Amino acid sequence: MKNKDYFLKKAQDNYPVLKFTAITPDISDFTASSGDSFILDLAQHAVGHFSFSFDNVEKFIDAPVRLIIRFGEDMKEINSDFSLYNGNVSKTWLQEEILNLDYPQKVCMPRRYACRYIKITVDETNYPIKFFDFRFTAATSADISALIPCNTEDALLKKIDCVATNTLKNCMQTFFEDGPKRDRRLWTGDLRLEALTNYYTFNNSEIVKRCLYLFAAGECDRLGFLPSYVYETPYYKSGEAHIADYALLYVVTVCDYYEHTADICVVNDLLQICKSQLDSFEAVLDENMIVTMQEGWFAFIDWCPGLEKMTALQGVYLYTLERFSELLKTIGDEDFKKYSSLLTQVRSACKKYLYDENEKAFINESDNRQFSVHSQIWMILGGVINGKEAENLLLLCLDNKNAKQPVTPYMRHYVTEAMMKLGMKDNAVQYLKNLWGGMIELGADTFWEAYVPEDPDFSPYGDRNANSLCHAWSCTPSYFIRKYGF
Ligand code: RAM
Repeated sequence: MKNKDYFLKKAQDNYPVLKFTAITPDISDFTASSGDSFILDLAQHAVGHFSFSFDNVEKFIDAPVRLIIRFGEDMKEINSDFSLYNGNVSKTWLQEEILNLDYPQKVCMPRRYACRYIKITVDETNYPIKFFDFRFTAATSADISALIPCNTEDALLKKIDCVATNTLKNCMQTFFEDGPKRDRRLWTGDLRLEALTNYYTFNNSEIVKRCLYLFAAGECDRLGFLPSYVYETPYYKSGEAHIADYALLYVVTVCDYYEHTADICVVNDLLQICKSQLDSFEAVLDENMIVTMQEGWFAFIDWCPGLEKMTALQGVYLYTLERFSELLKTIGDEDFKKYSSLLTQVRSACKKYLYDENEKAFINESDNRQFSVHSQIWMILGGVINGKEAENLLLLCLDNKNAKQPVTPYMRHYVTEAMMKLGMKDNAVQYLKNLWGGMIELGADTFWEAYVPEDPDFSPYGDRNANSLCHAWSCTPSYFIRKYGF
């Protein structure tokens, strides 16, 4: 019987081995008095545990020492004033500790941090103290020695690939985390892109398998959709949100997995769940085969403020139907006929009801006539329009200041994918160089959760310090560069 226990056991069977590397920062020791602070640079973004020692200098300290230790993914985070934090996610995500230490000792900090810089402030000490023996023990389940070499000759693309594989490496822990600073959770949308990039880089298929089973063990909502995230610690817990596009992308992740591993056992285990995601989606289509909003429903698509998402969501459905019917056909499952005939019907419905012939774009009432890159891209990925017509529309929307534009590398992955689908390789290369290269110009060691070139401090959470600067869904340049030989 394939129930929660069965899936969790399968997930546990594929538990990865973490590999640890000791990093010694640029400074080996530092003597400080009250009010002094100093910054350690690890010279790379890393995820793990920090330890250090401190001792008396001349006088024996006769009272506890109070330190403030901050971990920053970049220098802006190190230097900003956390008391002004105004984000809408908990301020406890900010990586800062106050330590009261009774006497000189070796301090092994118990929590895991994601950082490149560590700032130590001596808030109070009676007499100067000397710090030494700084050590950051970095952890990842990625096997660096297994990293497939990247063949690009282009210097910027090489650099982008390096930062992208670093991003993936640091998100690869006991499962694919979305970001090792925040949320440290397994999310479907992130998983799909991490898994895809993983096949071309570290190629660890066990961890993908593990993540697929972790979701299979989750609790579906009343409409039948999988949770969009799960927790692993302190015990397994299915997430509260059930994002419609993420539930569909779970199915795509299974299709990708089979394409890269030909592992039919896993597909057989997950097939019923995949079918039920698509069937649940079919159940919310109206008589014209257009998706209708459901109570308590949420589509993600991108963090673009004010984005209307119904057309894009419909595109994700088409994209999934196409991939899933291909999978069923390959494995000889007769249901492929049902899903591919749905695909044809829904595609023509989208052209009929969601496309505006005068505007030559997907602008419609479902989205309050909002013009967005997101709608156009997902309709292209869904195969509603093709060839020159699609190419013109893609270029037009990216160029149009009035169109809603993507704000995350996640959505930009799908823009790049649409370009590749339409054979626009040169545009795709340029797009990667501009957007991911833009983060590198701003000093990124790993790629960020959100990036708006005109507003680099943009945050979906109302405060830049809440942003994750090593975010899994941003790692896909390595997929494009390696798969398509950029
Ligand atoms: C945030 C994270 C995560 C994403 C969800 C929708 O919490 O950025 O990566 O998948 O939103």
